[in-house]
Parts: sequence; C-alpha cells; structure tokens
Amino acid sequence: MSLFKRLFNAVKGGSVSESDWEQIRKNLIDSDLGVKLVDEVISIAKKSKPEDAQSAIANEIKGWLSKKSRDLSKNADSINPILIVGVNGTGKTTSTAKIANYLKMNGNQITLAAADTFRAAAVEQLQTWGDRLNIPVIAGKANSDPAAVVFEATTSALENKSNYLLVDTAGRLHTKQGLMDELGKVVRVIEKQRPICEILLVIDATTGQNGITQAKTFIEAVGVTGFVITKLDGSAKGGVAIAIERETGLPIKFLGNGEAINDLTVFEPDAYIASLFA
Ligand SMILES: Nc1nc2c(ncn2[C@@H]2O[C@H](COP(=O)(O)OP(=O)(O)OP(=O)(O)O)[C@@H](O)[C@H]2O)c(=O)[nH]1
Ligand SMILES: [Mg+2]
Repeated sequence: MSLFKRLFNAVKGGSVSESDWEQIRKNLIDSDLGVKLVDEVISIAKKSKPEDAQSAIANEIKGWLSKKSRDLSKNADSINPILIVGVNGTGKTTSTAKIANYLKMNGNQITLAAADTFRAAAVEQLQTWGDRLNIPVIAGKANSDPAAVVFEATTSALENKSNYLLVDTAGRLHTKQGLMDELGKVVRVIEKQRPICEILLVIDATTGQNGITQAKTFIEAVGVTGFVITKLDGSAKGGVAIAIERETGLPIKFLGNGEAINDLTVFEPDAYIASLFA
C-alpha cells in the first residue's frame, strides 16, 4: 500500500519545495484518505523534524481509528448470528465464505444462510462455497422472502447447535429505501429468535470516498457494528480504511485482499499503519 512512501522520501531528503508538497498532497488524495485528513497529515509532516515525522503521523492516525473492540461480539450462550450487508458487488458473498472458513478453522460450527434470493446465481455461489468448506447452507426458492430464509436458517442453526450463523444478503443501493427496509425486516426476524451479534458492512476499497457515504446510510438504516474492507490487493486506495473509521467511529474487523478463501486478515491497527509506511 505504501501510502506515505513518497511523503517520507521527501521529508527524509530535507528541504521540500512547495511543488513537491503539492505532488505529495495529490498523491495522498488519490489514495482516498480524503482531503481533510490529507491536509492534517501534511501539516504534521511540515511541523515535525524529518526524523520524527513518521512516528508523529503514525500516532495521529492511531488516534483517528475506532476505540471499539475488533473481536466479533458473542452471545453468552448458543448461536451468534452475523449479518453481512452492503451495496452490489462489494464482496459480500466472498467475504461471508472467507469469514465462515476463518471461524471454522478456529473450531466453530457454522451455518450459512443464503438470504440473497433475488438471483438464483447468488444462492448457487454461496452453495458452492458451502460445499467446498463442508458447511451447511440454508436457502429458499428464487424470489422468496429473505426474511423467511433467515427464519428457517436461525431455526436450523439452533437445532444443529452452530456457534455462528452467517447471513449473506443481497446487494442493495444505500439510496433505495424499500431495500433498506427489507434489511430491517431480516434483522427483526432473526432477533425474534436470537440477538444479532454483528452487522458487518462490506465496503469495496476501490470505491473510494463513496464508501463513507455508504457507511453512513447503512449505519442509520440497520445499525452496522463493523466493517469488512475488500479488494485491498493491488490497490493504492488503502486510505479509505482510515477515513471510514475516523468518520464513523466504528471498527474494521476484517480486510479482504484477494478472491481466494484465505485472502482475509483480521484488522490490526499497528500492522495496518506500519504497512502504510512500508
Ligand atoms: N481482488 C479481490 N476481489 C474480490 C475480493 N472480494 C471479492 N472479490 C471479487 O469481487 C467480485 C464480487 O464478489 P461477490 O462476493 O460476489 O460480491 P457481492 O457483494 O456478494 O455481490 P452481489 O451479491 O452481486 O451484490 C467477485 O469476482 C469476487 O471474487 C477481494 O478482497 N479482492
Ligand atoms: Mg453476493
């Protein structure tokens, strides 16, 4: 990612000209840190001695990140339902499978719910992952009510004593009220049986600052508890992760860095910040 590489090479080199600063600023804005945060970073860099600039910026960024726990919340007993939400194509289904695999590797029993009933292909996609990972997938008929699917899936997860129920939902534009209401219904139906532990909003890092708008709308509509930031592989857009935490105060729980099942990392602030300077 190396967001700050150019900045540091310049600062280390001593006198930085105004046009150098302009280039650095443009470069950081391209990384989707957002204009406001870019200007704060540059102002710290300008004030610091060259040898102190990196730690000054790292400390400042750490202060911007969410103070909330990055562990998945758990119910005291029985199953832990996790809802995966987001706009179209951000990587919800893939992330659902990756998180299921991660939790299974840690000794948990999982049930998957295919609550994207709009497209037959969406159900098949999750079923394919379920077959590969040997995890049961509860799905309804095409175009059936997603709330009915999650009701059945919650019942099934309780019966088979799963530790986690992961619910993959259909992509929805955060501006479409009807679809956001539908998500509210899915939440209520699960909560009639068990409290939901996490509502994870999947954001595609390459969508840049629009990810912040998506976050704010989903938070208002369904009460998001954390984020999964995907498609960070091969992208220079890592700044959006910092901007999203600063703007919402909510924690990123996982990062997606590829299409394969193991391309998932638990978000660790120190490691992430270090990677920005690498
Ligand atoms: N490079 C990369 N590709 C990813 C990542 N996560 C998902 N993808 C790819 O992005 C595309 C969309 O992923 P899906 O998981 O189907 O996304 P979705 O949000 O479920 O899509 P809809 O259900 O249509 O809204 C697929 O081609 C995935 O392989 C990632 O972290 N990195
Ligand atoms: Mg999907």
